[in-house]
Amino acid sequence: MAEVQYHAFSTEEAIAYARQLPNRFPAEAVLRSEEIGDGNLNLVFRIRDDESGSSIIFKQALPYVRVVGDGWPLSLDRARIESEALLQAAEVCPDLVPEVYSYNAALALIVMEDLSDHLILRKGLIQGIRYEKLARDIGTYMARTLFYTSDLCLDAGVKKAKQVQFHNPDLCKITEDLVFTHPYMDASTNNIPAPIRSFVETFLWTDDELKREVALLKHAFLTKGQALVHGDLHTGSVMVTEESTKVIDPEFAFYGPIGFDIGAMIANLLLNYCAQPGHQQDQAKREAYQAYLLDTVASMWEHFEAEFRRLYDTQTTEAMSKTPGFYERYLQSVFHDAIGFAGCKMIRRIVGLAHVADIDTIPDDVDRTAAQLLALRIGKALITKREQATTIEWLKNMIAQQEQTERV
Ligand code: SR1
Ligand code: MG
Repeated sequence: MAEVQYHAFSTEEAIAYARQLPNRFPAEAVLRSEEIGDGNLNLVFRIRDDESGSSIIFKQALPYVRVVGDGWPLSLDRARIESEALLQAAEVCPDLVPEVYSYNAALALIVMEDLSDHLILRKGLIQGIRYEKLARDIGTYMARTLFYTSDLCLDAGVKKAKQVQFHNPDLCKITEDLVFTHPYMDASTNNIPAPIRSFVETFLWTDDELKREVALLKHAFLTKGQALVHGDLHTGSVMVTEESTKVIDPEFAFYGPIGFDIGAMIANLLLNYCAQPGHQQDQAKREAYQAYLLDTVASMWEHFEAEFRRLYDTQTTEAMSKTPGFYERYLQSVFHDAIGFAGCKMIRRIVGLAHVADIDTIPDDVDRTAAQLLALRIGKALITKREQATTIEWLKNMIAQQEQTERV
């Protein structure tokens, strides 16, 4: 059989590929395919047999950044990383990730479960929907995926082999630039809303203390290979129903700091918090939903902490890691990292290349600018004050203070 050469699929080619997958669709099935990708990087096809109702997803990497074009080349190996990270997660929390059916290296193609009965969490949060299982599910997902790939669980040699397996320099470089570098200078990739440009120049670019702290967090991102992190765990990487939570899209996975995933989720919940005044005019409803978001942050951390602790108590055997006091210091450092990374993730979504719909879809210009300024203030406080953070209560108080400052 002729060797397949990489090429980006058309909808027709996606159907032809789906037909020859073993035991997937009946031979006579009439298949429909649509390209539904709305992310920054890849093609995503849904292939459906209307007769039987069965459907699958093809996710295919492009050799460049989709939203920018072929002027920004990108390694196709990210499709392998994503499929292997999903399989790794499925070993420890199978209900919380989509099932991977197959992976084709030559085509940089993942064939996986269709989650079209689920909604992207970000869209649900913008609509003001509450997901009561979310905090528990994400806390559990983070605790299990991070613990089981860390030195608290794995033999040191096995862990180092996984670091090689998940060597992901192209995608890490995107984060190094777009999260930790460009927002703090006048970079061409930035996308700074005109009304806040002069505020950004003074509030971010001339603040040497802030830039020093961001540099330290960037250094942690570069060097702290604690566990296999998802690497892009925002609310667009989670799909939900009332009963089900699925974490998708781990193409940025690599061995990094545990706090990076936790911080990403906190940041994106807080970005939605900042956006609420622009979406919900009814004050009582708005405040109740904002309280739900903060409770979700708190509960997510509590579930993470409880499950991570349970796993440490029952699975960790390495002698020095069992030294009394070690675990408490380890976890405190994870918490401080998470708070600092959350700040970086908030700021990048206001001034960097890729924004979030929570804020960009606010219809009123004044409300949108207010949300952007509040997100910058909270982000900066998270970065510069992260080592004072002891509890999630601290976070709630700090947010209230920043809201007060923004109103003055
Ligand atoms: C050029 S890629 C921009 C962003 O999209 C992804 O979701 C990551 O967050 C990345 O930083
Ligand atoms: Mg993604």
